[in-house]
Amino acid sequence: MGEIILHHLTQSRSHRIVCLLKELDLPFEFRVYQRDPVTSRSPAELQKIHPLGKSPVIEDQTGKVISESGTITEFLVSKYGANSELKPATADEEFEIRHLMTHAEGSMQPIEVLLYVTSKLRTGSATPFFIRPIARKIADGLDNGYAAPDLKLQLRYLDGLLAKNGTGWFVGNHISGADIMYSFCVGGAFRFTDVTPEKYPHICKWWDMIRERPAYKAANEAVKQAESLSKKAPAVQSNL
Ligand SMILES: N[C@@H](CCC(=O)N[C@@H](CS)C(=O)NCC(=O)O)C(=O)O
Repeated sequence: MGEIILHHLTQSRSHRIVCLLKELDLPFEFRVYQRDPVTSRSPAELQKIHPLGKSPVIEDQTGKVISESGTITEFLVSKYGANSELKPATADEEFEIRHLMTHAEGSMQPIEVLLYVTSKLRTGSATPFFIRPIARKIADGLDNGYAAPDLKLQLRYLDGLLAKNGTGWFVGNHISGADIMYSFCVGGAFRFTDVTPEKYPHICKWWDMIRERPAYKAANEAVKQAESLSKKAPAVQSNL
């Protein structure tokens, strides 16, 4: 078995794992899957890798298949991160990192998924033209009554966590799996609400710090390159 294989769906949470692999400076094989242009769902081939057909999924050098971005993050940090900044410094840190990683995927990300679905309901080609006015009302009701205020609540929570910790990072005084997991949530939040320094000063400072990291920049570049190569030749595999 060779290096780690990352099964990457375009524009997905797999971005977290690309960032992490770059932070850990681990070589990997990128296998890119294109979304269905109408439904945005993953292609059936991904179900051959993991029954849920979702991304990210990795295969490690032993052939073990691992899904769930939080679990993949924990696995890669514990297996390859002994000398990296990402390693939890104490057992308390390890606990808090796991807590926040669960929050990122279990509580915050679903709100953004709901906002994405309601945006599709309003404008997407999957909604028949003649029921769009009704679909829009339902989408507005869900957004205004639940998802939009909840996203703001989540962001205030994150801002408070950063203020309380006081180091610029979510846990301890270094980047951790929690920052990796939140990078996708916060990046996504900009699509749905104003994330400004006036409203969320600590998040905005943290976001600048994340975006300035060489690993984050390298991940963006690698994703861009791999996704565009795969659009031209769907079966492409690249090592980036
Ligand atoms: N909880 C999983 C979520 C995985 C997931 O839902 N991935 C989305 C992309 S962001 C996906 O594969 N969607 C395609 C589909 O469901 O068809 C994780 O953290 O990895």
